[in-house]
Amino acid sequence: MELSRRTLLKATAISMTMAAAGCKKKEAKPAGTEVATAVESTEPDEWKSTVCRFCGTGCGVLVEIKDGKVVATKGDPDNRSSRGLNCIKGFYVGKILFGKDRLTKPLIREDKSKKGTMEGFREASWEEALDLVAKKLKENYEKDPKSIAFWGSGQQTIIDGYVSVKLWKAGLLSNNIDPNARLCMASAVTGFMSTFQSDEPMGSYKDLDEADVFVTWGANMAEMHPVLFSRLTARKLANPSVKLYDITTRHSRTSEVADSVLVFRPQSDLAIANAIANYLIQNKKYDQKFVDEHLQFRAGTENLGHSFKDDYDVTDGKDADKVWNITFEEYKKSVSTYTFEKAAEISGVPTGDIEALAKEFGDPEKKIMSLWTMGMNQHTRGTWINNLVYNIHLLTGKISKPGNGPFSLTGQPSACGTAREVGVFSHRLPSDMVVGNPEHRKYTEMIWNLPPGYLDPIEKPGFHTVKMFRELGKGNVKFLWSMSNNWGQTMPKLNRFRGNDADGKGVLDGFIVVSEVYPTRSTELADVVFPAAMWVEREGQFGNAERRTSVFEKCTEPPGEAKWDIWTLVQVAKRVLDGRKIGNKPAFDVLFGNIWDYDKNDLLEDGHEVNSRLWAEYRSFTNPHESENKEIQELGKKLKMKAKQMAPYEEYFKQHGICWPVREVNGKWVETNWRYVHGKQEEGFDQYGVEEFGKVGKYKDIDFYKSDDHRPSVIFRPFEDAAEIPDAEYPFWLCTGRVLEHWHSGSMTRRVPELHRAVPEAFCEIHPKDAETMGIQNGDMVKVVSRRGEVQVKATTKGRGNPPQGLVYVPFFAEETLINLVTLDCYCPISKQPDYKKCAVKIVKA
Ligand SMILES: Nc1nc2c(c(=O)[nH]1)N[C@H]1C(S)=C(S)[C@@H](COP(=O)(O)OP(=O)(O)OC[C@H]3O[C@@H](n4cnc5c(=O)[nH]c(N)nc54)[C@H](O)[C@@H]3O)O[C@H]1N2
Ligand SMILES: Nc1nc2c(c(=O)[nH]1)N[C@H]1C(S)=C(S)[C@@H](COP(=O)(O)OP(=O)(O)OC[C@H]3O[C@@H](n4cnc5c(=O)[nH]c(N)nc54)[C@H](O)[C@@H]3O)O[C@H]1N2
Ligand code: SF4
Ligand SMILES: [Mo]
Repeated sequence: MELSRRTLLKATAISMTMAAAGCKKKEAKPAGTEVATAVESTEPDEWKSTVCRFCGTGCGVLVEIKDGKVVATKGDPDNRSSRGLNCIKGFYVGKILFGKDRLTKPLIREDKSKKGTMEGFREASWEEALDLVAKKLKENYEKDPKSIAFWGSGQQTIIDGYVSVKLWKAGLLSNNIDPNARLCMASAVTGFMSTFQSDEPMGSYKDLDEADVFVTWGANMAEMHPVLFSRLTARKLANPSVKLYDITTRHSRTSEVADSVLVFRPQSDLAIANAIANYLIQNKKYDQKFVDEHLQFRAGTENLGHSFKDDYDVTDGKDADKVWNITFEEYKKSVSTYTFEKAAEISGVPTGDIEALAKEFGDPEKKIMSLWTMGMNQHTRGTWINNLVYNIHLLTGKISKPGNGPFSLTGQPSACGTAREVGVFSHRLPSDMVVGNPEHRKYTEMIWNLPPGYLDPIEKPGFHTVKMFRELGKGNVKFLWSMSNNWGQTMPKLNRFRGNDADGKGVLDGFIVVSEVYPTRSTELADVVFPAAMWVEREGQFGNAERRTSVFEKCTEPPGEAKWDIWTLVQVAKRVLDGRKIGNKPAFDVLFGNIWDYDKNDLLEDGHEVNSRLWAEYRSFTNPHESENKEIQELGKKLKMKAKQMAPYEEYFKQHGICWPVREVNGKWVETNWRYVHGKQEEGFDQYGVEEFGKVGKYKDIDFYKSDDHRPSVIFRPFEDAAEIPDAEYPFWLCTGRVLEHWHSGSMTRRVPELHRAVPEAFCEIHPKDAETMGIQNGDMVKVVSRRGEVQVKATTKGRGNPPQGLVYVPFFAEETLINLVTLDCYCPISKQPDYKKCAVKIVKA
C-alpha cells in the first residue's frame, strides 16, 4: 500500500516536471558540488508533519523517518493550503539535506586576499567563532552604531526572525536590519499599506475554486506556484467558461494555459490598469453603492525620478509616499487620459485585448481573482501598480468575497510570516507596527518589558536592503551578518560589492558573517561562516501567502556541528550584551532570559520549548485582550491588534496550519479565509468587524476596519517609464527570473540530482528573429552586457518561454552565471524594492 502510493506519487511528480519543463534531457554538469544521496525506504519508523521549504504556496509535507534520518516525503492531505499536493520541488525537498558539502564546522577566514573564493578559511571551534563575531560586532557598534547591519530572510522561520528583530532592535538599538523580502514583497507591503493601511491579502486560496475569471498580472504561476496553478487549471477544466488572462512581458508556461495573453512593453502595466479603471468609470460599470459606502479617493506625489545615485535623502525626502484626499470627480478627470488607444500605444497590446479584459471587470455577474508576484513588485513603480490593481477591484466591489479578490502571491515560504508579520524590516516592529510611531514603540516596550522610551533611539528607519549593500560596497557598513539568503548572488548590481565595479568602486573590507548550510557565492565573501541546521533539522514555523501559519516538527539531527540559527543568535547576544543593563537588570536576562538555561549557561535544550515560549511572547502582540496588564489591553485595543490575532502554539500542530486572524468560537480556534467581510466565522468569514465596530458603523456587509475611516483608498497613479530603456547602444530589455526546478540561487536545488539534471545550466532566451538578425544560433554562447557588467551564457531560441522581439530572459539560479552583475539596483522610491525585471542590455556573440 505504502509502496504503491509512493511509486504513484513519484510518477506523478516526474510527469509534472516533464510536462512543465518540456524537459530536454542533458547530462548533469557538476555545479562545483557533490550531489545528494537520500535513500528511500519502504518501512519508515514514523512520519511527521511539516511544511515545504520552498515557495510561498506553503504546501504541507509529511516526512518519513527511519533510524533518525529523513527517507521520504509526501504531500500532507491535512494541510488546508495544499490538500495533499506537492510540486516537483516539494517532492524532492527531503534531498536538500544531504548535499555532500554541507557546512558542518564554523569557518574563520585567515587569508583576506582570498576573499571571493572558498579558500583561505580554517575550521574553528564554535567558542572561538562566536567570540570573534561578538567582539567585531561590539567593536563596530561602539564606534558607530550605523556601521553594523543584519540581513535576514523570508526563509527564516517566524521565531528565528522574531529573535533576530529583538536582538537587533531592542538589544543593539539598531534598525539596520532588513530581509531579502525587500527584494520580493516590499512593494506588495507598501501597496497594501497605502490602499488598506493593513498588510497582506484579504482573500484566500479558496478563491481559486470560485472565480470566473483569473488575471495574472506578471506572475508565472505554472512554474513558481505550481500547486496553486494546478488548482486554477482544475477550476478551468471543470468549467470551460472560466477564463485566464495572462498579462506578461514574456510568453511563459502560464501563458500556454491562458485564453488571452497580453504581451506588454515592460513597465506599461501602469497604463493598462489605468485604462481599465477609466473604462469602468466612463461607462458607469463600477459599483456605485460600494464606492459610496466604502471608498475614498486619493492622489500622491508624481514624477518620482529614479534612484541611480546614492541620493537616498533626495528620493526618500521627496515625500514619495505622500498621498492626499481628492474627490471622485478629480480622480475621474485624472484617469480620463488613459483611453484604450493611449494604453495600447504605450504597451503595444492591441486595444481589443485590453477592452476584453476591462469588460470582464465591468460585468457585475463575474467573479474575478487577480494574481501577481514579482512582475508587479520588482518594479520602480511597484507600489503604484499594486495600488492600481486594487483600484480596479475596489471600483467594482470585487474584493473580500469568495472568488473575488486581488491576491498578492508571496515568493518565499515565510515572506509573510517572518519578514512581514514579525517585522524584519528596517522600519517595522512586530504585527504591522512601525518604529516611527511612538504608540507602536510604547506597545512593543510593554510587551518586551522595556522601560518607557527605551526604543526611542530607533525612531528612524535603518538601512533598507539596497542602501545596506550600497553602503557595504562603499565601506560604510563595517559589520554585516546574513542569515538564510545568498546576497553574493541575488542582490542586483553585484559589482557594487563584488569588487569589480566598472568605476573601480565596490570594496569589501567590512567584516562579514554568513550563516549558511552550503558553500555559496556569499560564504566566499565571508570572514566567518556559521554552519546552520536547515529545515526539519530543527522545529520551525512558516507563514504563507494566504496568511496560513504552519509549523514543522524537528525530524532529524543536523550534520556535524551545524546549529539552529536561534542558538547562534542567542549565543552572540549573550556575549554582545554582556555587561549591559536595561533598568537595573542585565540586558540579556530581560530580552532572552525566558529561553536561557542558567544552570547549563546555554539555550534551553528543548527546541520545542524554546519555540513555544517565544511564540507565546510574539502572540501577546496580537492578543492584548488576554493580557493581565490593563495598559497593554487598552493600547492593544486602540491599535486594533486583534485584527491579526494568532492561536496558541499547539493549535498549529493539531490543525496542520491556521490562517490568521484566528478567532476562538465555542472553545475552538477557527481561521479566517476572507477578512473584512461579515459572516459566520466557522465558514471562514471575519467576525472582528462585527465584534468591534458592527453595532456602531453603517457597514453591515463589509468593514475595512483597518483602513483610515474604514475606507480603503482608490489612489490615482500615472504611468511613468522604467529607469533604463533600451537605446541604440543597449537595444534589448533584459528580464530575469526563475525556473520551476530551481530555488533562487540554486544552492539547495542544484544539490538534488533530479532537479539539477532537469535544468543544469542557465540560458538566455532570445526571439528567433532577433537571433537570426544577430547571426546567433540556438546553443551559441553569447555575452549579455549592460552598463554595469556582463555574463556569458548559452543562447536559446527554443526555450520554455518565448520572449517577444526586443526582450531577452535569463534566470538567476546558476552561480557560475551571475546575471546580477548585469541588473540594475534602481528601486521603487516608496517600497525601496529594486527592479530585476527590466534594464537595457546588448547581446554579443561570445
Ligand atoms: N520554482 C521556483 N518557484 C519559486 C521561486 C523559485 O526560485 N523557483 N521563488 C519564489 C519567489 S521568492 C518568488 S518572488 C516568486 C516569483 O514568481 P514570479 O514573479 O511568478 O516569477 P519571476 O520569474 O520572478 O517573474 C516572472 C514574471 O515577471 C513578469 N514581468 C516582467 N516585467 C514586468 C513588468 O514590467 N510588469 C509586470 N506586471 N510584470 C512583469 C513576467 O511577465 C513574468 O510573468 O516565485 C516563488 N516560487
Ligand atoms: N536577477 C534576479 N535576482 C533576484 C530576483 C530576480 O527575480 N532576478 N529575485 C529576488 C527575490 S524575489 C528573492 S526572494 C531573492 C532570493 O534571494 P536569496 O534569499 O538571497 O537566495 P536563496 O538562494 O534563496 O538563499 C537562501 C540561502 O539560505 C540557505 N539556507 C537554507 N536553509 C537555511 C537555514 O535554515 N539557515 C541558514 N542560515 N541558511 C539556510 C540556502 O542554502 C540558501 O543559500 O532573490 C532576488 N534576486
Ligand atoms: S508549490 Fe511551493 S510549497 Fe508547494 S511543494 Fe512546490 S515548492 Fe513546495
Ligand atoms: Mo522572492
